[in-house]
Amino acid sequence: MTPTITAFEQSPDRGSGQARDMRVRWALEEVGQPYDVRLVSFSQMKEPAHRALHPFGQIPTYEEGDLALFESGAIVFHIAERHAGLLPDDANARARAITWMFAALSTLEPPILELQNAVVLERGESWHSQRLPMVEDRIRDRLGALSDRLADADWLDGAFSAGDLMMVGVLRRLHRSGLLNEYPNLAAYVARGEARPAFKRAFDAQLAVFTAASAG
Ligand code: GTB
Repeated sequence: MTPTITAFEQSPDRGSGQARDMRVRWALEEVGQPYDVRLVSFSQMKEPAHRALHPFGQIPTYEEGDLALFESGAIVFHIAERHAGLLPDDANARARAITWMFAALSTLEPPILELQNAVVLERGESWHSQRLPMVEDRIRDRLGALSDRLADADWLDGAFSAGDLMMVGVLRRLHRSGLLNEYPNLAAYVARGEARPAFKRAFDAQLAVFTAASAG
């Protein structure tokens, strides 16, 4: 059964692949699972029909027969469990890959979101210039530890996995900040993820939505 995901009708990221449907698209492309996309506007996201799928009125969602999921992490995990290619067969290696998924979402992403809130929402506040370096340093703390762990490996734990997909998906959010460039092995790690054919197909698909919306 072909799953359907939801994505922004007009993404505020202007097609740069920062919205979280990108991770889901990438996972589906990695495992070779075709999918449909239902585009939703900001107002549609807050309507009861969409909230039945996503209690917080957001994207992405994932529908497959009777199953409806929200949260990009849960969706990618579901895809990785149901298809070969994103989680190792060995039980311990699988558990470690899942651990990296959680690390991406619960240890790396929160300070990165804080930075985005600081830059986008708090720019006009009198305390913005004092707060920004503190937020950046909290990210550096995480990036430094991740950089040490990755060292000169290609991926976090052996072969590419859903853990890397999620970590690269989260780290990409730092592109505009320049912080990644302070850690050359992490910048190269993200570039390696973005060079994967499945990433490129997912990126092009979400960019096509933005291009069509801009032309229309
Ligand atoms: N924890 C959830 C998940 O991982 O799925 C978070 C989902 C989420 O934040 N969805 C956002 C959303 O629907 C889109 S991705 N927002 C609308 C709303 O809350 O009303 C976040 C996002 C938005 C915009 C950019 N950007 O412009 O660069 C990047 C990321």
